[in-house]
Amino acid sequence: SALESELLRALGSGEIQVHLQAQCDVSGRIVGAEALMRWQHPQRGFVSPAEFIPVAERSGLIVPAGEVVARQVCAVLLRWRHEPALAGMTVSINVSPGQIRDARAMQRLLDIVTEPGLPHGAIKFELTESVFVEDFRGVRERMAECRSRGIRMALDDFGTGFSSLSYLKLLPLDQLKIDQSFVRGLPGDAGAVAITRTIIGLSRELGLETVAEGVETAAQAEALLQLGCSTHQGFFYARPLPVPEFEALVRAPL
Ligand code: G
Ligand code: G
Ligand code: MN
Ligand code: NA
Repeated sequence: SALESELLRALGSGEIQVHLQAQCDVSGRIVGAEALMRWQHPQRGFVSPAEFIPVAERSGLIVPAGEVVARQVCAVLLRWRHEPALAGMTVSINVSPGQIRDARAMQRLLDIVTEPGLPHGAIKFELTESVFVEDFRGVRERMAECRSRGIRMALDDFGTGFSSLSYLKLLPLDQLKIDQSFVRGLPGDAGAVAITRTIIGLSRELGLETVAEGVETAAQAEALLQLGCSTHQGFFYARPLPVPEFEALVRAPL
């Protein structure tokens, strides 16, 4: 497709830039970020990830695109080492099924994110439950290898996909991310409250960190705190921002 060939060209052009969305603790302090890919096209303008990520996944271009993101994240983390306000920060990178399924692509990605000098434990990979449908054991082994090389593993959009819970205890995981569809219903929707409470309890029992996504209001943040989830991400705290704007926000919090 036209978009596909444009994307191939864009990968070498600098048009693909990582934006960072803050993850905050109870006090509102920024403790990390999720890296989100953005495409600024010279003629089309801003191309939405909702449009180009599916194209990248179908065409296999998600592999080189993911490498562009990983390199940018590493460059940022290397720079942050020299600035105390930024030095402790973690950054999560989304990893698509097409990246983790391909063993050689996964090796290259791991080589990028284990560059010497990067702070240990600073990088997380976010996977969605859909990656386990095809090759559970293969993916589990790759996750274990990532972890043995200092990458932390998060399960994204938790509660929306592959519904068997038995797989959770079999996976080398560090974090569950509560999907925004549950957070959206807080505090009024009793079903959303029950599901959110259950995810937080499950996560705690399994020794995992819990991050809530899509926090848009003070009332949602308050409900999450009462339910025991203290790491939050969402527009209430910050939108995904270009790296310099994210850095400015960390240096001079609102
Ligand atoms: O902000 P948002 O519109 O960025 O993201 C839309 C979708 O694109 C989300 O599902 C998000 O996980 C996905 N996405 C954003 N950036 C990346 C990336 O760098 N790699 C992959 N694989 N997915 C991404
Ligand atoms: O699928 P994944 O969880 O990786 O993607 C995160 C997506 O959620 C991105 O598209 C990001 O821009 C979006 N997002 C982040 N915070 C909020 C929020 O508070 N509300 C909404 N509606 N979307 C959000
Ligand atoms: Mn994500
Ligand atoms: Na999500």
